[in-house]
Amino acid sequence: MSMSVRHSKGLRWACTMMLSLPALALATLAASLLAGDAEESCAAAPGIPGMPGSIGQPGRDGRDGVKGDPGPPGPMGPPGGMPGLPGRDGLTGAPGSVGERGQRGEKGEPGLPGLPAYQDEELQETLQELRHHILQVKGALNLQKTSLPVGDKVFSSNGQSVNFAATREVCRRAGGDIATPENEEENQAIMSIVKQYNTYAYLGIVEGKDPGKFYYLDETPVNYTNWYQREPRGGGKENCVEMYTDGTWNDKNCQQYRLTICEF
Ligand SMILES: [Ca+2]
Repeated sequence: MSMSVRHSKGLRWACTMMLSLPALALATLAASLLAGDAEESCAAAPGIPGMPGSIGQPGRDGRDGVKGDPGPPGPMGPPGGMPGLPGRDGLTGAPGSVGERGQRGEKGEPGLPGLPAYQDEELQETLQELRHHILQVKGALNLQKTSLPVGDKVFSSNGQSVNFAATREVCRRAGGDIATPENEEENQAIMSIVKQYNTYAYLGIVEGKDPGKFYYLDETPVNYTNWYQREPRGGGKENCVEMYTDGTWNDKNCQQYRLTICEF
């Protein structure tokens, strides 16, 4: 019993000393205590941390890490072996520009002689059909009194009244031109249409740069006129020509509404 009490007193003293002595003295003291009784320990507050130990030996290799991102492509390698086979032809390109006209070739051999027209049955048949069609059209137009053949010309009206420019346009679209009397007979034919509709009509005659001088639409001077008394007197301000119902002419501005009469 006395041994145990004495030993316990010694331990408390040692622990009190460990709290106040420097580190080197502590190591010596701790060693002597361990030799006496290792089962008992200090119940006081923790002491000052000791000095870090020396670096130990490297540990074993750890497990493989997660696979990293692929690296950048490497430099191009040296040329390989033999070149491969040629590829297929590409698509056809756009056609080039037309080349220069070549030299004229030599004249060919004359062809076989044809039949005289009167012996060519096919040609005669075509002519017969054309005559028949023309007679049909002329008959239909004459019946309606909408066309008047005079010499080589045929005059016709659609009964509409428009200005000079529109009259020319209508006639051209129909395949002809505005009626232009070049002699008494043609003037009479146009007059009969003007009378029929009781409406004045523009003629294919216009004033030139010099006032009082009039021309056909192909710019040749008129060689037949039928002016009303004391006309033309527009003095350069009436550049178109209209026909009265008695067949006489008057120079007039080109913006009036006049009967459309064409010639074909
Ligand atoms: Ca006049």
